[in-house]
Amino acid sequence: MTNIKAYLNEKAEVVNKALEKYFSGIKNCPDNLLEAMKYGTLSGGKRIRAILAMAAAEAVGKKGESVIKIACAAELIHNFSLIHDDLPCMDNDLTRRGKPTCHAKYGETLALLAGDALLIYAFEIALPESSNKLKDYLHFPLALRELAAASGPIGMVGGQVLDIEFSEKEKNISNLLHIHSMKTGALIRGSILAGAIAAGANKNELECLSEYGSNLGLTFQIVDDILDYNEGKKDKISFPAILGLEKSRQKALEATRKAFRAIEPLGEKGKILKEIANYLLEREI
Ligand code: GRG
Repeated sequence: MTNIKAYLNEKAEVVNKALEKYFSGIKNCPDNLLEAMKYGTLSGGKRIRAILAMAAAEAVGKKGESVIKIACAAELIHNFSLIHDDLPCMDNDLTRRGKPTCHAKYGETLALLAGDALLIYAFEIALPESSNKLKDYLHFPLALRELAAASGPIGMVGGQVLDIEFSEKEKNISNLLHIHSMKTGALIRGSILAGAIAAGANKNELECLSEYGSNLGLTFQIVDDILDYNEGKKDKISFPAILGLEKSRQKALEATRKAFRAIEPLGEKGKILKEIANYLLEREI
């Protein structure tokens, strides 16, 4: 039995160190921009998308660290989305991860640009630096394409638009499932697939991981909604607001079981992914 918390802490540390290294590699960037990018990324966060990318690489027989660039790219994209989501034109939130949001600290213009820069830098760090490194990173452009699809118009950004535009009346369970599969689920599934693709996964492995990722993304969002609901955020349309707490928990459990089944063909190599799914179902933060 793996100590999953120790595994997650250890991997989060690896990701944080790599992110710091990538930030220190940025030269000749305006100081305030770099500071806002670092603040928006390094001040907290579970690093779950990056960890999933590494765990997916391990599930197809490679070392997690071999795909660290893809893992960090997923994390940078995620942090871009959080900075933009907090802006006054979106959720207008003043705190995130227990601290002032990026725009609360640096102003709206710099926070917007810091988010843009993180998104673009994600692709810069994960693409080969020079032609002589191409063979080491053969699969990386395809992995990045998966991340781009997961975060762009048919993924996270598209989901955010639907979330903003659907009227309260239209937010029934089927629309909610659709919105969240794009807004939150796509990047979670995309991080898993990108990690596996970068590690050279085959078609069968990718099919298993795709099904695992979709169900894990759903579990993640339902649990996120339940945690918010229990903290008193009852005004937003969410799984517990529509289904009630008990049915929401049941739905999260069903999705987790589907995620387990999806990776059965991976055998022992899928063990960590199973434990991560269980952890995300039972998490309290
Ligand atoms: C603005 C392009 C754009 C997209 C925004 C994902 C998203 C779309 C907004 C985030 C808002 C939000 C709180 C969504 C709920 C699920 C979610 C993504 C929670 C935060 O993810 P965690 O818990 O965050 O992994 P940490 O802090 O651990 O990194």
